[in-house]
Formats: sequence, structure tokens, C-alpha cells
Amino acid sequence: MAKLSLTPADLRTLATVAEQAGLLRLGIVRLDHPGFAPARQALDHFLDRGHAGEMAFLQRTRDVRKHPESMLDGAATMLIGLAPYGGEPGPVARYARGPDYHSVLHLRLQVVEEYLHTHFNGIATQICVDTRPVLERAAAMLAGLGFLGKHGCLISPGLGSYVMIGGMLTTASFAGPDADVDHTRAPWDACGSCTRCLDACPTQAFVAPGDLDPRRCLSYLTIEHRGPIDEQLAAALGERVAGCDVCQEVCPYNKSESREARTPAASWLQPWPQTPARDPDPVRLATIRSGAHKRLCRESALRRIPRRALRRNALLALGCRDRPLTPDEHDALTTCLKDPEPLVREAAHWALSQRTLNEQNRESPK
Ligand code: B12
Ligand code: SF4
Ligand code: SF4
Repeated sequence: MAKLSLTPADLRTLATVAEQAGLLRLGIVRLDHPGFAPARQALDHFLDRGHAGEMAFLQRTRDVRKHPESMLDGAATMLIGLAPYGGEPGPVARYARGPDYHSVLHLRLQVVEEYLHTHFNGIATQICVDTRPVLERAAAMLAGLGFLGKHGCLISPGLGSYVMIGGMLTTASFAGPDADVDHTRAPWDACGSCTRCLDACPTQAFVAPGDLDPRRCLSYLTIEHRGPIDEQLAAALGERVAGCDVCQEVCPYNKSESREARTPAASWLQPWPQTPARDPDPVRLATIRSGAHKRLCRESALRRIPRRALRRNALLALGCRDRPLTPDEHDALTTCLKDPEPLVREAAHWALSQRTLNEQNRESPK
């Protein structure tokens, strides 16, 4: 296969192509960049402490994630693109509203891929958006697209952290210099003394800056965890039924939503709910049937959550409400108490006892 090299001028052209497709930032990183060493160590440390919880895919793909060149013969670099999003706080985390980000990023990266195949004879490429294991945050940082905050998320200058990351392995080398990133320092140096995200986390899920224990994280518990949720952690759910944005909501880098992120090419997420089928009302979700669940999850990142887990989340969210039960809530909870699914029955039981307890506390305040 011909040896290919991309120049900084090629990268600028690719960035323009990417921008037109809605990837507002595009960078490149060599796969042998020394900055991957601390990222690989961080992954090992994470997995060795059991932080993956039920996310067996992280254990299974440990080696490939650390050495993505094994996924594409002759891979030398990775292009990284960012798709911004935004929105108001709500029961469904922002990234999961509207179309599935995997497809959105994949389609946008395909535009860049097609350009590469047209202009660089013999290049081989492989798109990776979660579906193929790469260290996306570390790669984005080393490609010069931003820094990692103490909450672990990539913060991109001008866009903040509400950006999804997509990668593309290529067999081309890069003839330009590495991005100016000091990988010998902690990636969250730019946060300075701020600790807002760590302090605001409803379940204190951070062991240290940049070191999350997902087993306490509401995002993990609502999306990845399949069993019952510990009562104390459930009490921190509030109205959330899928994912959590608290650590990003409090971040000063997200305060002013970038105009750039709202350009027509970039805006792929519509305000939630878009349609009655996507209504995230917990009363509706608690008893959602299979057909309605399929309509809710079609082409959405929500399809990652099995129906019984989504119903569990909705019931727990109902249990977190601190007000008298409405007839609709009462009906949903008592119906679910008789559900054949133990996970649902257990969550309904917890929710009803919480509401009863709240009611008693309201009637006889201390
Ligand atoms: C598993 C997973 C989760 C798990 C675990 C998250 C975690 N923090 O590990 C759960 C379900 C909890 C989760 C939650 C969320 N996730 Co998630 N998740 C992933 C996934 C699939 C793998 C992450 C992983 O490998 N975790 C293991 C840890 C060890 O890796 P890491 O978080 O990437 O951390 C790296 C850095 O700390 C770095 N590092 C540490 N020290 C140093 C030092 C130097 C010098 C360098 C360079 C790097 C470095 O090394 C680590 C490994 O590379 C990625 C996609 C991907 N392929 O990467 C998406 C991803 C990280 N998730 C994403 C999103 C959007 C979220 C949520 C915001 C969703 C939500 N609203 O509910 C939350 C955010 C929670 C949080 N504060 O992290 C985005 C993040 C985008 C961004 N701007 O950063 C990703 C990249 C998906 C994507 N394609 O865009 N997620
Ligand atoms: S997503 Fe929510 S629960 Fe998870 S670390 Fe951030 S604030 Fe904490
Ligand atoms: S809230 Fe503060 S500490 Fe957390 S990522 Fe943002 S700037 Fe960094």
C-alpha cells in the first residue's frame, strides 16, 4: 500500500469539509503519541479497581482500546471530530435527545472519509464512534481539540463540554507537528482551583479529579446498570430517567452557549420532547408497553436502556417527587406493584414507600 502523508494544509482542508458536515472541530493525532501512555495507565487503573461495574465491554476491549492500530492494518493516525449539542435541563440527558449520536457522528465522519478516499489514493480508514473501542477523550485532547475537565469530559474552547466525539483511524501519517499539548501535566490543569463539578455531583461519584467511579454515577445507573439501584443513590435521581448532566451544567465553560454550536449544520438535537412518542413523563414511562417503547427508542441513544430498566428509572423518579400523589401517579405505582417483572415491582414498592414517608413528614413536620 502506498505510504501516505497528510500535510497541515490537507488537515485545514479536511477541517473545512468536516465543518460543512457539522463537525465543528477536526484534529489529528499520531497513534504512537507519547501522551497515550498516561491515558492507557488511567484505563488500567480504572478497570483494575472494578470501576467498569457491569460494563463488561470495557474489560473485554481493554487491549484494543489501548492499541487501536490493531483494528486497521497499517493505521498510523486518528482524525477526531466534535459534534456540539445543547439544551435545557430535563429528565433525559441532553446528549440522548433526538437522533442517536452514533449515527449522527458516523454520517458526518463519512463525509470526511469520502473526501479522503477521493483525494488520497490507497488510503484506508475506519470510523470509530463508541462502536469501536478507542480512547476518545484522550485522543481528542492530544489532537489539540481541548482539555479534560475534572469531571472527565473534554472541554473544547468556544464549545464547552457539550460535544460528542467521533474518531476515524487512517493509514496516513501526519507531516505536521503534534498539537501543543503538555501531556506530562494533569489534563484538568486548566480548571485551576474550581471544583464545582465534583461538589455538585448528586452522588459524590468522583474519587478524585478526573477519576469517576461509574458505579455511583447516575448516568451509569440509569443507562448501563441492569439490576435494582441502591436506595440511597436512587434518592439522588430527582426527575432524571436517562443519563445525568449535573457535572456539566455547573461548569463555567458551559455557561455561554456558543452561537457556533447553533449553526444549522451543527444543530442535530431538537428540544425534547419532539413528539408525543418521545414524551419522557415518568408516569407514562413507568407503564410503557413494548410498542411505545420501540417508538420511543427508534434511532435514539435511549435504545441502550432495556424497557424494564427504563421503567425502573421512571418509577424511582416518581419516588423522588416531594408532593402529594396525583391519581395518575397512584395508578401507575399500584399497577407496577403487580408487574411480573421483579425489578419493576421493587422500584414501585420503593417509590410508594418514599411518597408515603414524604406525605407523613409533610403532615407532621418536626
Ligand atoms: C463507558 C462510558 C461511560 C461510563 C463511564 C464514564 C467514565 N468517566 O469512564 C458512564 C456510563 C458513566 C458514562 C457517562 C457519561 N458519558 Co460516556 N462514555 C463511555 C465510553 C464508551 C468509554 C469511556 C471510558 O473508556 N472510560 C474509562 C475511563 C478511564 O476513560 P475516560 O473517561 O475516557 O478517561 C480518560 C482520561 O481520564 C484520560 N487521562 C487520564 N489521565 C490522563 C493524562 C493525560 C496526559 C492524558 C492525555 C489523558 C489522561 O485517560 C482516560 C482513558 O483514556 C466513552 C466513549 C469512548 N470510546 O471513549 C463515552 C463518552 C466518554 N461518554 C460521553 C458522554 C457524553 C457521557 C455523559 C455526559 C452522558 C450523560 N449526560 O449522561 C456522562 C458523563 C459522565 C462523566 N462525568 O464522565 C462522551 C464524552 C464527550 C466529552 N465531551 O467528553 C463519550 C466520549 C462518548 C462520545 N463518543 O462522545 N460514559
Ligand atoms: S453524570 Fe451526574 S452522577 Fe455522574 S458524575 Fe456527573 S454529576 Fe455525578
Ligand atoms: S466545573 Fe470547574 S473543575 Fe469542573 S470541569 Fe468545569 S472548570 Fe473544571
